Amino acid sequence: MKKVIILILLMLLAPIGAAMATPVYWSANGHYYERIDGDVTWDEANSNASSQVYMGLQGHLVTITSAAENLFLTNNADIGGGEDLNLIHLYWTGGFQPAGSVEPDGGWSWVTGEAFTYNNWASGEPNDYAGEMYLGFDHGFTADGKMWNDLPALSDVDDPTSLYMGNGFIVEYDGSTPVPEPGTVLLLGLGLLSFIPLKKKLIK
Ligand SMILES: [Ca+2]
Ligand SMILES: [Ca+2]
Ligand SMILES: [Ca+2]
Repeated sequence: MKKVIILILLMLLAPIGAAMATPVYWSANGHYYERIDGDVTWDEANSNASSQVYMGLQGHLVTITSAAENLFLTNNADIGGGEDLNLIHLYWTGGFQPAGSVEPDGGWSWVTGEAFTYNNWASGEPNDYAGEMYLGFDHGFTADGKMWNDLPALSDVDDPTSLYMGNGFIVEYDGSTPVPEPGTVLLLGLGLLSFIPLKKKLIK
């Protein structure tokens, strides 16, 4: 009987797993990275990323602390896809600017608390255009790979219901906060279930 229940559980989980790309391993730091597509606000991306677990490793929105890491994300076929594919245009990262920061470039931080020393801002960014506080990938490239742009929470600052949606986000799984293996599948399943892409609103 137990075997039947386990088999049913595996069958239920299989379609979810099959629909997701396998996170990509970066040997330089032992972390895994995963691109997740969907129209999401930064807050939704942030809470979803931090609910994800892979190989017993806690996920978080990606933190990019070196040119090598930025290049890895840009050029990896399963993440950025390389310069021609440009898959991660307007994808969220774990960069944000706490309220009260000096604009346009003060206070930039990573969700993990890692030092925000490296950057690959596009020319003229960050510009705090109409109030922007979250870091997403821009359309262009430098020698370091994808350029960055500060992006807003609202597409229209005069309309608090007009949420700004990115095209998706990148999760980084690192070894700093391992969780017990038995919970991994359940947590991963719950993490995926909690990710319900919202309908994209028109950006004004
Ligand atoms: Ca990182
Ligand atoms: Ca800003
Ligand atoms: Ca900007």
